[in-house]
Amino acid sequence: MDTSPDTSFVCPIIIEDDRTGLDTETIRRALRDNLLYIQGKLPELASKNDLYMALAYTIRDRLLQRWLTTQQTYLKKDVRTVCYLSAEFLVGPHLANNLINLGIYEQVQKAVSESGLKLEELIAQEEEPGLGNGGLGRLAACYLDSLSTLEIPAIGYGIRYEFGIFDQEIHDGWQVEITDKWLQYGNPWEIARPESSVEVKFGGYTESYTDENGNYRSRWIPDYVVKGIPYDTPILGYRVNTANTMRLWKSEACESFDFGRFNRGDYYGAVDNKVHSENISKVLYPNDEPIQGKELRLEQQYFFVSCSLQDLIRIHLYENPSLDNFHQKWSVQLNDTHPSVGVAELMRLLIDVHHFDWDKAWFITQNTFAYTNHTLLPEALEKWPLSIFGRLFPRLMEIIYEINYRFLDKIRIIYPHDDGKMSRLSIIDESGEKYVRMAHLACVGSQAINGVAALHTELLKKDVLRDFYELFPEKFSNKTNGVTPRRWMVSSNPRLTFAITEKIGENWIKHLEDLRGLENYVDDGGFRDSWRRIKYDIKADLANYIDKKVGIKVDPSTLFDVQVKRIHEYKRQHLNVLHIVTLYHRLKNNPNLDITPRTFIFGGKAAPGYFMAKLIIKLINSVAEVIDNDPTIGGRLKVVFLPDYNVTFGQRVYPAADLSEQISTAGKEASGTGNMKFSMNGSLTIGTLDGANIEIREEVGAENFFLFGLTTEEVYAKKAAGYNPQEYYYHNEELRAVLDLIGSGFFSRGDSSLFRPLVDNLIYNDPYMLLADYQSYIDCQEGVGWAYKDQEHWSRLAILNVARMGKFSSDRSIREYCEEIWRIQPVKIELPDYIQANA
Ligand code: H53
Repeated sequence: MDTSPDTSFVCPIIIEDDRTGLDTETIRRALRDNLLYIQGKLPELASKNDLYMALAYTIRDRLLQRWLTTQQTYLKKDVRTVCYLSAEFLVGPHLANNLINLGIYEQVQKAVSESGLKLEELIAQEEEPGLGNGGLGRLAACYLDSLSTLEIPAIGYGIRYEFGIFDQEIHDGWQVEITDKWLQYGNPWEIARPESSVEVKFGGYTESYTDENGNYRSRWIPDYVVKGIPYDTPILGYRVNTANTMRLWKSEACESFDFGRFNRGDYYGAVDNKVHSENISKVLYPNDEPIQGKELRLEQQYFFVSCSLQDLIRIHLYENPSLDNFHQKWSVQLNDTHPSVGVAELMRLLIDVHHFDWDKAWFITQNTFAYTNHTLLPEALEKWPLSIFGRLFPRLMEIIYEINYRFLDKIRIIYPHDDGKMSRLSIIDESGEKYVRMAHLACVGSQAINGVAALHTELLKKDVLRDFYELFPEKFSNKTNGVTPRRWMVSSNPRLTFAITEKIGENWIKHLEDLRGLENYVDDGGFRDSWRRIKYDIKADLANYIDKKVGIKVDPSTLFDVQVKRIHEYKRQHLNVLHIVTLYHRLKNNPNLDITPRTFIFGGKAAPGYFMAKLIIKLINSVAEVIDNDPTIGGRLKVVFLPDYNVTFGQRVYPAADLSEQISTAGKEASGTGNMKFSMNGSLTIGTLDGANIEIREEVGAENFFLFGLTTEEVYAKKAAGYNPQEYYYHNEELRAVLDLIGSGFFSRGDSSLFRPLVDNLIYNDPYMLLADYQSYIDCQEGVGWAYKDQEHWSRLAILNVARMGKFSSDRSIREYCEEIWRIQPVKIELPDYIQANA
């Protein structure tokens, strides 16, 4: 079958208005049409999901012209493009965002009301693509939004996992994982492009040969070959015509049935290859950091990276006579080390397939890639046993050895006789079992290396990547993370958006620094009043949702104290629990104690194999149950664990929070991005000097931020001096009482063994120094309680927090990447005359 473009059919396409029109009447007609002709349903038999699908197709139609025009413009103008390689894209539901970005929310609301439904109900139908674990995947999604909004030519490449991050249920207080079948009713936002499939090799061996020109070459004879099929999703920018592509790869067998084996009587073996090939994109590994060193995970990484680089080369050669200028046309960003095998793969493609010599190939490769590091946790630095790596990718192994050999040759000249330096810098870890160090491969093969918050970058330079920093300081820079205000304010918090826009206009949505204008209204009592009313209404909505979801009644006038993020010991959800138990213990001793009534809200998933994280979830639920059933508390404390924290739920919870818990051990959280989302929505932060908290505090002002805990230097110093948590346990009576209460079985129906591992770990080990930070946290929380009692004062602080969050728009981050790393300019997309411009 010929699937290449056939130019004999070039003719003006007459576009039906129903596919492009943005007015209410046209949308109404289009909706009916799609319901009938795509869903195959009469309106009287249509389910909510049918209507959602019909609406989604109606909106997708409106994206397509923008998307195709964007691609055509990029081709014509021969632009430089950024390609964001990421094993995760946690994009969240598309519908509402596309409506906002197109500027047709109201029109669609009216059009939908004809069906007797509310638009919000249809929006709620969308199954969110959970193609990521947490911060890293969500950051990639925010960056796609900003890239399109800033009109930057970009492609996001990743994996189309059939099963995304598991759905979380809570049974008897424990996390239970349920398969995420996000594709079961179809995905209206994507378009499969089987004609652009590519093949990826695995296993086998290499051999050398001499080509027809007498050149000595290597070739890779694989064991098996897997097909990658691209699925494209348009990502529209806010009120611009740019719609970039997110291209996700699905794995399939090249031949789904092995007739040879079948004929030999091996009936099951005949489909082995199909099963193995399809497994590659089957499921997202549900570990945030550290990732698990599973072979299939490495296959996933290579699979999507090879597909993506082959795709780029194909697009490049469509436009250019050769790959000589590849690095001038593409900047490829490695989102953490997960895609860093790309360094070796691009070398392979250039040398083996396109017959470049080593030096030229290396020059192109090094000038193509840039690497973002997202973690300081030593256990999260990815490395793969040489045995697995070499078996799966024998040719890449040879190339990595050669890269390393040449690299170490240079190092030897710079640092003669320094064997320690050589072995620390080497891409191959030879200290015991041999490993490929992926961060080293990324550092050596990239023109730029960045951390994701100022402190994080400094710690990378001083510690984790210190030898590389000494070697090439010019490659290092900081790019503090950001989040998109389109999703995290406009879409998720329409009430606040309206209140802000009424005062300062709507420019802030694209220029978040403009929020500063709100400072003029801090002294306006009327504004503060309406600010509080809005917050109360949003909290009341969340209270209803909590009641529906978990059957717990919470009072919206209490302080909503929220910690939502992955469950991890370094994020210290259990420190939060120690505070709750402290308050509970105080109230038990003194029932008339005057405390600020609080609702503690938790959400987050634990990696299925992470015992301690799962035990923390159980602890939260157990404490919640006991407190809820204790009549002496009288509703002054409530604890809620909301299951299945995801993007959709995040959009509900950030706007409703009063207090944002950002309490990781200093030096452990690379940046955090939830911290930004809370603050933008008018919640105050209680936090340590960690990650982007430091910069948030700098921006909003120290007086508007609740700071506690050790600094990174203090953490290091204490560790170096031999940190002994028992000292805190024995010297702090209240802390001891709290830990003893948890350890006694009080929260576990008398079972004193249940939380023992957790309590003992704190008393005897405490790697994340909860006990050292306990008192400072408790004191700081007391300050929060008092501050909340003065609602006028609290509102001022909240307004100032929002007003000063301009820096944390992902637009700012992307501008910095564009200017300092990618060197890419915006490209305006002009729609043909017959397309109605965005409203
Ligand atoms: O990346 C976020 C940071 C956050 C960091 C997170 C992250 C992952 O989600 C997964 C792996 C990894 O190495 C790091 O923990 O601090 O905000 C985006 O940069």
